[in-house]
Amino acid sequence: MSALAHLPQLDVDPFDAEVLRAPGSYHESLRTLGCAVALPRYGVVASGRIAGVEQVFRDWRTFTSARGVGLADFAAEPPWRPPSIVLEVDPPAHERTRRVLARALAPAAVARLRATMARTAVDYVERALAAGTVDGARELAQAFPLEVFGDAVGLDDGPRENLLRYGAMVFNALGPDNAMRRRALAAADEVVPWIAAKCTRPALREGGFGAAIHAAAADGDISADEAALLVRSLLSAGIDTTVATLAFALDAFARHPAQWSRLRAEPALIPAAIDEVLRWASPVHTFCRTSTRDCVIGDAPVPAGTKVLCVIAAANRDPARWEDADRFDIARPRRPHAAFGSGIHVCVGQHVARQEVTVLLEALVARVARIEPAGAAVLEPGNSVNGIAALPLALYAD
Ligand code: OVM
Repeated sequence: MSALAHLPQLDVDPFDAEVLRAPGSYHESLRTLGCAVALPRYGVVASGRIAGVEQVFRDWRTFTSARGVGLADFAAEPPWRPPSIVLEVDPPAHERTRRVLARALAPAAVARLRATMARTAVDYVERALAAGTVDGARELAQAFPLEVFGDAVGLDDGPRENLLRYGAMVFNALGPDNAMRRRALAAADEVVPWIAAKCTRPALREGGFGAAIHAAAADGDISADEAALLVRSLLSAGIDTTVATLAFALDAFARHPAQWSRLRAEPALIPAAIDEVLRWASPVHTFCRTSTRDCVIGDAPVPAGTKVLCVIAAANRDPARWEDADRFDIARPRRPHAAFGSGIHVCVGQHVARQEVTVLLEALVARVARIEPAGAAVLEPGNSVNGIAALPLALYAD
């Protein structure tokens, strides 16, 4: 008998591309069955309630990140790359590296980039309006972060598409050995050395986030190798997530024109709208922890050594916290969501991400009366991050 036999069982493959495309009934089953549900396909536990996800994220002693935050247990199989020294690690080691990133990505450091990012956002919107129709996925959601985040890190002016390929590797590697994971990792031989080269001090411009991280090595807070690995964390976590968020924002407003009108009438709602996009779309849909001891999630007993899937996308539509949770409503009461995680690993780059989305929405609000679908959106399911591969849109100026 399985160690998880006492729990409610749900026989779905949460990493199946079709489940990821239409996750509603999977998510509802998770939330309804209990705070912790066994997924017999993988011998793991999943929580799809906001209370369960928050409990797990906030208790790093019971739910370690050091055995990986994907389905694979680093205690049982070697990771595909040297582990992240900030994500895949617990205190005390986590605190030293987190501090370096938190300083480099602090709100004040991010705010200094705002005017430049905002000017670039206006250029993107003017170009899109001049064209009339755009692929919102490629021409806005991908191109804009590649330019402004790449510049913020201090990358050179060469092609940056490998950042997207690397992000796909990092996030799809968090799932099972399925087609999405294999396809993404097939690019490793080409992309991993490229990324490693971009993480070294000489490859990074003065004044960027990368240089700030390497300055911490010069100060003796971390080693030069650690600095390069922390730059790798920026390049791992900083692109696909924001790209997906921008695409989901554009898609959400194209499909909810009254919400766009509302935002235009009241641009002060932009911060709330960003959180609603994050809640409603949950670009990062699943992250894992591993239990270090026998414990309970809610009232469900979970044995030591269990992989726990925190199903953020299910938790972010939990009716226990949000009324009519499936509705996209930028003016709903603001309540804490889990799209950036919570606890000690809560997204350290969120000020950058929020600023990228803010300046693009501001530029759109200022000029674009209507955003309309101009064809079918192509969803791109992923093992940890969902995205949009193609998003035909028609933009109309005032
Ligand atoms: C990293 C990292 C950080 C956050 C998310 C992420 C899996 C990676 O440190 O490499 O995606």
